[in-house]
Amino acid sequence: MASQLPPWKQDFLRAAIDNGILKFGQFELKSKRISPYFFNAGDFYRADLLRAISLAYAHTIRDAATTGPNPLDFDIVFGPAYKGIPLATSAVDKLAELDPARFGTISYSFDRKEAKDHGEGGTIVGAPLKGKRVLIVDDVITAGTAKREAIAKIRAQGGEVVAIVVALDRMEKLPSPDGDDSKPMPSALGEIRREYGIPIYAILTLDDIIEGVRGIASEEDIRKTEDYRVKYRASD
Ligand code: OMP
Repeated sequence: MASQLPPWKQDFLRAAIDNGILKFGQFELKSKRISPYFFNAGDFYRADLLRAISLAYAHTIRDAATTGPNPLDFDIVFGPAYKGIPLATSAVDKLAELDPARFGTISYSFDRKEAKDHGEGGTIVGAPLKGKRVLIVDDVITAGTAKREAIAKIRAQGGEVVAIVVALDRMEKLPSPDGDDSKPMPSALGEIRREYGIPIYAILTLDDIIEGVRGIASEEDIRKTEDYRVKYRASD
């Protein structure tokens, strides 16, 4: 495993590879691109794997909250339904464990796909978002569609989205409007950053994966992934 990655990133990547969460092969993405690798955050369902991913989110969030010129400050961790729900709730638990003084009283919240019209009703479960600083935790960013929907939902409830954290930034360019993939294009991540003025943090990027899987994945899988990176890398 590459020594340049911090130990907790190496552990996370190792857990993803050993348990078939990060796979190499041929996969069709939401965007219809054919990718030589796929990362399925829904597969962190076993206790030890959930611990690995929640710890990785907690480290990433704590680093963002304690370093840089604009340290991240937030009240609520929001997990978009469905995949984001266990990620956000377990990340809150892990953050409180990692730094009780700083994160001991943060809250979680998530949305319903269908609004509930009886009982407590509404579209949000967990902490009310009104007037709160909200951090979105989600799995993967490729085209950014799911993130835009989450931002709109949070804003509609009166919450302020302050940042997004994902497990994997695929570093891909947006599709060109004329379908010509050889043209330089910005990333979804860059577009969201600029449009909403918020930072997006990632536990891993495609660069981290390529660096971290040397000696673990086959040379052919690594070469195909490098070729894919060259073809679809965003201009920002
Ligand atoms: P957006 O970037 O918000 O459109 O979301 C990307 C979505 O793609 C993720 O939420 C996943 O459903 C899916 N995805 C993965 O889970 N893993 C991958 O490696 C690639 C994708 C993808 O289809 O791009």
